[in-house]
Amino acid sequence: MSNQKLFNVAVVGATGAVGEQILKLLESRNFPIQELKLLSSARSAGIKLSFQGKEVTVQEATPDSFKGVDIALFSAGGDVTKALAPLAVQHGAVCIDNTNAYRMDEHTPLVVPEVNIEKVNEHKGIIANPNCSTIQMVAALKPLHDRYGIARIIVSTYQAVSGAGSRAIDEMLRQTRASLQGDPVNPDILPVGTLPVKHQIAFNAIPQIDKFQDNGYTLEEMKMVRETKKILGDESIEVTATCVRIPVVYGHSESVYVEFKNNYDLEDVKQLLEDAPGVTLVDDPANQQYPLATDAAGKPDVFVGRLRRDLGHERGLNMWIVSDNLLKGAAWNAVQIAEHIAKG
Ligand code: L14
Repeated sequence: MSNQKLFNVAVVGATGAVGEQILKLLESRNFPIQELKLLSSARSAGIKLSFQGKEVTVQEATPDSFKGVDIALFSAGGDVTKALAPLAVQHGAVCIDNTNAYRMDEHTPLVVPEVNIEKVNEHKGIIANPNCSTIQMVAALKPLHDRYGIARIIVSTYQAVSGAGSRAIDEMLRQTRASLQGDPVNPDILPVGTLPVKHQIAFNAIPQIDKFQDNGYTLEEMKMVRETKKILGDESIEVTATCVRIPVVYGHSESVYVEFKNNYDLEDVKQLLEDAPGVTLVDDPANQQYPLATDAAGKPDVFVGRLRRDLGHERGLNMWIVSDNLLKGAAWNAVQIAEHIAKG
C-alpha cells in the first residue's frame, strides 16, 4: 500500500514481558510506523532494543514523551497507565492499555476484536485490553453465546507464570533447579498480592492471582467475572472463577463449564468453534488430541477442546480453552486493536 498513512507509535513498558511481544508483532506485522518510541521506567531507560534492524534506545516515560504520538500501547502496570495515559490523550494519542486501570470504566471500551471490535469507535482516547484469562474465554464463547445464550459460567484457570512478568519466570526456573538439587526454594515474587507472604511455585499450584478482595475472591477472579459481562454485553451472565498459578512458562489453560439458556447440539457447537475467527478446535479424544499450553505457546490463536455434555445437565457443556497469555492474552490482542485503528 503506497499511500498508507504512517503513525507515530509509543510502547510504554517496552522492556517488559508483554512489551517485548508487542515489539515483535509490530515488526512481523509490518505495522505502518513513522516513528517508534520505546518508553519505560527510569530503571530500564538507556537499554537498546533492536527494531527492524535498527537500534532504538529506551527512554524514561514522562508526560512530554507523548508529544506527537498517535498510538500509545501501555503495558507497564496500572499506576503508570493512570499517571500517563490521560496526558497522552491530551496530546492527541489513542492509548491501548494492557492493565486493569480503565477496563471497567464506563467510558472505556473493553475490546476483543473477534467479539466486539465495533466498540473501538466509541473510545474517548483510551481502549482497554482485557485480562488474559478473560480474552481467551470470551473469544471461544462468543459464537456459542450468540447461538444458545449463556446463562452461567464456572471457570477454573491454570495460569502461566509469565503473566506476572519476567521476574516470575526467573523465579520459577530458579526454584525448579533449587528443588531438584534439594536446596531451599526461597519464594520471593509469587503470589503478587498486598502482603510480603510468598509461596513456592515450582512443583506446586497456587490458588491466588493478584490481590484478595473483601468478598474472598482474588482480583484476577473478579476481573473474569466483570469483564466477561462487559465484553459479551450481557450483565445477566452469571460467572464464577477460581484462578490458579501453575509452573508453566507460557500459556494459560482453563476448564470452562457453560450452562446455556437453550438446548444445544454438540456437533453444532463444534462447527461454530471451527468457524470462529481466531479459534482453533483441537478435539480428538480417540487420538488423545486436545489443546496444550506447550502447543499454544508462540501462536496467536485460542485453542479449544475436550468438548462434552454435562451428564447431569442437558444444557451444560464442559470445555478446555488454552492460549498464549502474552500473545492473544495481551500483545496480539492489543496489536489487533492498533491495526484496526490504523486502517481508519
Ligand atoms: O490484569 O499475574 O492484566 O498473571 C494479567 C496477568 C494482572 C496479573 C492483568 C498475572 C494481569 C496477571
